[in-house]
Amino acid sequence: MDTICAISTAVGNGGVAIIRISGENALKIASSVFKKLEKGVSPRMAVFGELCFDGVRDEALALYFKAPHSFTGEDVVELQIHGGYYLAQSLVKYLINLGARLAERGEFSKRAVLNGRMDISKAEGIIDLINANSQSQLRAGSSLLAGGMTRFVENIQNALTEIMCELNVALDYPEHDIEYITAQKVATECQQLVEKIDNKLSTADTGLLVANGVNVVLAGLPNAGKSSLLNQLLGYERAIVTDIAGTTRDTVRESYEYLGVRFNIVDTAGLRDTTDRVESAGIERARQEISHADIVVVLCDATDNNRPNIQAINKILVANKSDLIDNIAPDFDIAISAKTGKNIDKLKQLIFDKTINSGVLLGGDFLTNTRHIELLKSAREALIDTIEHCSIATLDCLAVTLMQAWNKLGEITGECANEKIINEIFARFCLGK
Ligand SMILES: Nc1nc2c(ncn2[C@@H]2O[C@H](COP(=O)(O)OP(=O)(O)OP(=O)(O)O)[C@@H](O)[C@H]2O)c(=O)[nH]1
Ligand SMILES: [Mg+2]
Repeated sequence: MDTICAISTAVGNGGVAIIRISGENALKIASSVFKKLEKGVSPRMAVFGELCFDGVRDEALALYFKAPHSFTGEDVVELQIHGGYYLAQSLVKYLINLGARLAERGEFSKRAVLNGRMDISKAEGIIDLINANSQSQLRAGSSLLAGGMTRFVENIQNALTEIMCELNVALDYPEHDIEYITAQKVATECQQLVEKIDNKLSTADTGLLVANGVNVVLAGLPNAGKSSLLNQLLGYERAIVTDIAGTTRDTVRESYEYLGVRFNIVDTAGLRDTTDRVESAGIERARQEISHADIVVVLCDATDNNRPNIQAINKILVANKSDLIDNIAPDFDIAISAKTGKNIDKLKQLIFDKTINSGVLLGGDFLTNTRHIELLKSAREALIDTIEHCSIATLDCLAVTLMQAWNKLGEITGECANEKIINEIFARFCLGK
């Protein structure tokens, strides 16, 4: 494979920038700009020296990782230079002139997978770690990187291999009795595997909410206090609050973290009939947000008997302005004051409880990746087909659907993934990773 290079640190100026070079000519190309490497270098030892290219001089560190003991499994040199973005870009351009090619998104990780340094689900763990913006996302990414999914998949694949071996034995000695007993056993064992997969799939709802953040929409009549509530939830004055009904027009989006989970919160225009074109457009947006919400906080002014008509599967009916009134109607789920901050933490807890399964969250090993979820569902279907065929089909037919299940699981780790799938996955990565 050709030699690739890229800036591996973030775009912008910082203390240090890291330029990564990977491939057969990594050391040769790096030596052209960092002469000290020409004298020979021990793998994994930092070398301090002068970086020199195109009339530019900098003091830098070079690290050499000899194949196959590197991230990509190839010869890798990492140059740690001073972190000017223009400086780093100029160096990369120079390295390209020397024969390296600019790496594509995720190409270092893709090479690591292709060279057998890690499987796809672990690489997906790395990208999740990089993209995490909540503690639970960090934990989910770490678990993938630590091989949580790999072990789960291998476990089931091993069981499938055992079943297929038994089938082969029965096929080699095809007396009727053995065939019947074997089919029964296959059905029972597949059922156990289906249960294991179902257990895992039952973590997907919470897992996806953790991965994407929980979409919380604040909705209600004008002046109910939605924007005041947004500001309270965030802990700073983000949205405009006035006593004029119809203050918020466009949706306002922000997020907060609660108990390690990211909540994406949307403040919307108050719902009412209006001839104002700008306000109606805002109300239309509010309706769309409500239809996409994971949970709708229906905010009502407790001093006013009017209630908005909001259809949503998951909603909390909240009485606001409880500081102004003693008798709160009993059908409210909670009474708060967006002005004084009363019960805001309780509301956060209620939103959490009505969306996140904390048992699943604490368990740590939940599904966060739609690709994994879809593949597990397909493997499950193949197992169900096998179970259904056990009473009617011949043993060699069972082997076909068992193999399908095995292959679907193999796509999760990359063992059975084709090049197109691999390219799609790594296109989600950032440059230099
Ligand atoms: N006393 C009291 N006043 C509140 C409370 N929450 C909001 N208000 C007041 O109610 C008025 C409307 O508040 P907003 O937060 O702008 O209400 P909104 O629902 O965003 O209104 P629109 O954007 O017009 O739909 C403001 O004068 C707030 O100060 C509360 O809990 N108690
Ligand atoms: Mg508002």
